[in-house]
Amino acid sequence: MPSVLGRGFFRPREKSLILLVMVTFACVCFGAIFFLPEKSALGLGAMDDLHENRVYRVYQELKNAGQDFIIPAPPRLDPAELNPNLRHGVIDRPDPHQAQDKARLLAQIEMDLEIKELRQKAAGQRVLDKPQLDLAQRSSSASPAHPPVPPVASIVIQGGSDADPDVQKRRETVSRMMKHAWDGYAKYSWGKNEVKPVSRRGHSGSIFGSSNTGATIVDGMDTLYIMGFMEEFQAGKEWIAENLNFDHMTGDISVFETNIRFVGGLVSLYSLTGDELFKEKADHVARKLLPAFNTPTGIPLALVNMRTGSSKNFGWASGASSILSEFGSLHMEFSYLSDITGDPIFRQKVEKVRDVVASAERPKGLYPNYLSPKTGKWGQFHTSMGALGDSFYEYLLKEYLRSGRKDNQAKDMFIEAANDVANQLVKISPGGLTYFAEYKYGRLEHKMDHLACFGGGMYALGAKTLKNSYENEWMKIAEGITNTCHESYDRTDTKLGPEAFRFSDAVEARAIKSTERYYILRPETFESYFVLWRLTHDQKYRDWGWEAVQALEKHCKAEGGYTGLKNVYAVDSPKDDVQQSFFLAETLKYLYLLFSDDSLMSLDEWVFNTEAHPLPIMGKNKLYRPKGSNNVQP
Ligand code: DMJ
Repeated sequence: MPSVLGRGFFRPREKSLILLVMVTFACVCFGAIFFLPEKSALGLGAMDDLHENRVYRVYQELKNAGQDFIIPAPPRLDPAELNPNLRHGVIDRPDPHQAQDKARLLAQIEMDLEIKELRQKAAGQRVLDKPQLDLAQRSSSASPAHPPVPPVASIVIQGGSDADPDVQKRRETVSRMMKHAWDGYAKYSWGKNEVKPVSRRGHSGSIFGSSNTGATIVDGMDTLYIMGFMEEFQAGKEWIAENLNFDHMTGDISVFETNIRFVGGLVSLYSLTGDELFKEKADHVARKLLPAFNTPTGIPLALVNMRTGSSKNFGWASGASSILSEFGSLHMEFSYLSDITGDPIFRQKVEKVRDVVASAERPKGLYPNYLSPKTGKWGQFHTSMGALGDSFYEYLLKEYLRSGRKDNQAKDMFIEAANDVANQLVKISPGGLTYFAEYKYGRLEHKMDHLACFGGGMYALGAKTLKNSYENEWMKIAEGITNTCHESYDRTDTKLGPEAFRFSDAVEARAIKSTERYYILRPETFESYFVLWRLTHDQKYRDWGWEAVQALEKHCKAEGGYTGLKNVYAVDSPKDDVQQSFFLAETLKYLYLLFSDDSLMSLDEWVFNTEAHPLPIMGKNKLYRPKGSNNVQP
């Protein structure tokens, strides 16, 4: 068969043209062998992978685009393009962000190590099902925008397990109660103020105004933290970051309740974590309360409208007065807030209140529960260690302690008030029970509120911290009151205490009216068990606390948390179907601390506000974090 290039098939010119094409083709093929990259050099499969890479990149970009899809993100560049300092593999000038990140990372690692050491020293970890995040993880997730908080030696804010395994088990029970209470709220009422644990839906008392302000979240967070429930804590923190905004609230809210639960809860969280978010939110909430102080005397009104700032007192309060326990329980949170924000406004407000109270002449040396914000004069002569009076006395002592024993005016006022109450209101029943009577319309009423049961702890704390000539007398009152409160529990069918109880020839430490028989998960009795336990180590306080835990489990546990009871004298009492936010803030916290060792939230380093939010003691607690101190007090 003749060749296509054979003689007679093409003309000589055509033949040379075909030859030229073939030679060129051969050269290209030959060159390709030497110059094209090898498959292996491309990593996975040369041409296929080049193609795949591009497809993959487009897919990835689409996948990651999210809202950038409409305005696409800039194309990915190689590392040298991303960071010019890395060109040619050499960092020729430091990138400030990189340096910061590196410093943070190093500090974090150091902190991690030191915290681990601290942990090993501190007795025990929590033993529940979930592993506890360590402090390094906590602060990195808590506040990426701020430098990590340096480790602090000797301050124990988690752990603190008692050496005795039986006590450990009791504490675990309290932890589980907290988990159940929180989970019920989270499942059925997240973001609302409280949960109705029986009917499993949201609940809001009038003290919170008419908006959902997540009261249980803010109130319960430090208890979660102390117990080590860090996943739940993180969820709460995210809710606070995104939703806690009093600018959007409607209706009137209680200045006192907002202060003790929200401002107190948030500043406490700030001291525990160093996370600026909590300080900023506390500042935001407290500022919203300031219009209430715009009165002729500076004594704040009870209610303030979040939108308009207009304020008023309760219609039922005698002579449009402000209430002693309310305007008298702002000092600790406001002073501390001034220290951590550097803004003196909050302290100025409460100092003015203090001066008015200190200079108003008192009938029989006692503090009446009502004071006119217009004139600065006392209203109706009604004095009580329970409702309307209680935490005013508590804050005199505790502000003195919180201020690092600098607020001497508070100390002097406390000593005087504690002695006047001891002389005029502390009584012994025929059966030998010590109780606080109340002054009403110029005569004594032999009735004691459950609320007044905090007084056992207060007198004990006063006795042991002031160590003055009244120490023994105050200690006797403390033990007597705490014993009576326990009796008020022990004399019921549910072993939970009534809202108020009376003393007469016929009854002792028992409610007599149907309106006094309820129990709304209040903490005051357990607060005194806790303080007395810490100060005396008398085993009976732990035993009494355990009785209470069992009673709560038996009578108050519901599917969606814990409920109050309408009648503590009936084993099958109807439920009130409310899980109060203070159950998480106070009741469970005090019970947990009762079964912890003394190092956890030591009373030498912390004082608890009247909602059981721990505040650091100035000069004693390195977590005080005053403004300008690089977050931790030097
Ligand atoms: C809490 O909100 C505070 O303890 C307040 O001082 C009194 N009442 C409740 C708990 O009973």
